[in-house]
Amino acid sequence: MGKFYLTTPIYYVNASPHIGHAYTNIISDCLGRFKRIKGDEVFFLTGTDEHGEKIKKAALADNTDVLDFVNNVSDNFKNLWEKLNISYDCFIRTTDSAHKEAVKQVIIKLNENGDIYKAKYSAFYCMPCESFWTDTQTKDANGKCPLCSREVEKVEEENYFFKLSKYEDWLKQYLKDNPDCVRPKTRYNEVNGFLDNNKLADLCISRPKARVSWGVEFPLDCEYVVYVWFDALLNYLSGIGFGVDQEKVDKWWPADVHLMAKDILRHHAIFWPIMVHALGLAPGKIVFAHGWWKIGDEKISKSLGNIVNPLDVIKEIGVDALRYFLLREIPLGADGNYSSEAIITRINSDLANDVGNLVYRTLNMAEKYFQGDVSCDDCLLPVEFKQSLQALSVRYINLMDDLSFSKALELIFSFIGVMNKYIEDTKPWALHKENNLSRLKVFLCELLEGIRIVSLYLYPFMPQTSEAINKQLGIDLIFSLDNIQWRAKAGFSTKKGKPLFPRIDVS
Ligand code: ME8
Repeated sequence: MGKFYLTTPIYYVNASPHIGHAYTNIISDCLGRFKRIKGDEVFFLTGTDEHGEKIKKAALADNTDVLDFVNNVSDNFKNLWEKLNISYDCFIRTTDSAHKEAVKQVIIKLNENGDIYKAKYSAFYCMPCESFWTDTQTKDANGKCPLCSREVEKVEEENYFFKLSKYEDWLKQYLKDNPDCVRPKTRYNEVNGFLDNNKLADLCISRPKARVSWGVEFPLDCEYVVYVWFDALLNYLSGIGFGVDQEKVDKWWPADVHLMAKDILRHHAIFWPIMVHALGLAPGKIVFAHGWWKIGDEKISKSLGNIVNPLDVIKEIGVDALRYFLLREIPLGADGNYSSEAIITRINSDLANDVGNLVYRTLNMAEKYFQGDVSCDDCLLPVEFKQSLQALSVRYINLMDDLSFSKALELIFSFIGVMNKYIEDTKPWALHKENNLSRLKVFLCELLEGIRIVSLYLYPFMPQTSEAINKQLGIDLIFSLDNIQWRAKAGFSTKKGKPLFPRIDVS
């Protein structure tokens, strides 16, 4: 059994979660569930990023005590993950005392290594991005923040620095030696391009308390707090017990995949590997930066005010329809356009027409012809299924390991299409009319066995649906890829439920 350590970003708690946050956690959940059914031991970490001036300002604007405010918004994230069936193993908060302790230990260690110094500092600060920019960087962006194009403010102060520049050559070599460590390829090229065109500046990792008070106290100087990004990135280590449980760290580190969107690629592909390396550890194996969900040309974001609340969406269409849409509509890495029209099209064509209809009419026949009792000792794999089922068994694992979720779904649905066509071509109603009940029973057993296998393949994407299908099939399936084989001896005691995905009327 392998181990698989998977992380999402920890989200800012200045506002409640939206569909963009839901996307990252749904992808991560799909990957985590797949690894589990494959037999790996998984540690899936998510959480909330709760320090920094922007959070404090949001609490003030809400007229709420900061701690109450962050507790409340953090709970909103937890609540959403529960609703979306996100099977995380640990929810980390940067206000947790164990996390704060780990941050302090890291700074003390880096200081002992000679990687931290104090110096005067002048730069342009973007509060929404919690990022500093040099003169040249802001000039190139017409005096605005190079990341989000918003106003920046000039800041001059004494601060503590981490010697990022000392590790520039190491990082370049590491990237060269590990061409898959940043994915997709476009993002790998982007990181290399950035390093080719910019000399790495040392990272300012403190903020004077006089200006920013809401943060982890800087362990070398109580007049300062730790820069929120330096604090936040360390969650990937504190979440597995850094500083308190070395055995746990040894078990899970390095992370196998750090998932996030492209907006925070540089933090994860430049700062983070250097921080980890400076601590004497190997960097996380893969940083995967996915694309953005947009409405029209604009990224969905709380600061742009065009957010979609996932709780509203699942009230309308259900959790699994949302999960399916997000995982199927775009390949991981690309941007996607979010619209109700696109969702309804997917629901009606793939979910209602294809999988929903297959399950519903098969169970309907099982009940109508055999009162739901369908078993058979000689249910051979129909030749009509062979090709697409074989393609699935050969390619599914590779596609899922590669995070090609949309392609894996395409393959599953092509098998569902084959089964629907098999019904049309076999004409079971005619078999019934001819009283050919033995063939009819084998035929239904073939379909039910096919549906059982589909429910396993679909499990990482739509766990609730897979469980509902198995209940309707009257079997107690353990979700493991060990159970993916076709069984010639199969028995079902079906209990037809409501259609899994009713069509949505658009008229
Ligand atoms: O950046 N499309 O937190 P954050 C797709 N606290 N994904 C989106 C998205 C969109 N329109 N909008 C947001 C932070 N996301 C830091 C992270 S990690 C050590 C610290 C998702 O609340 C996506 O995963 O701004 C993106 O990277 C993340 O939310 C940013 O969340």
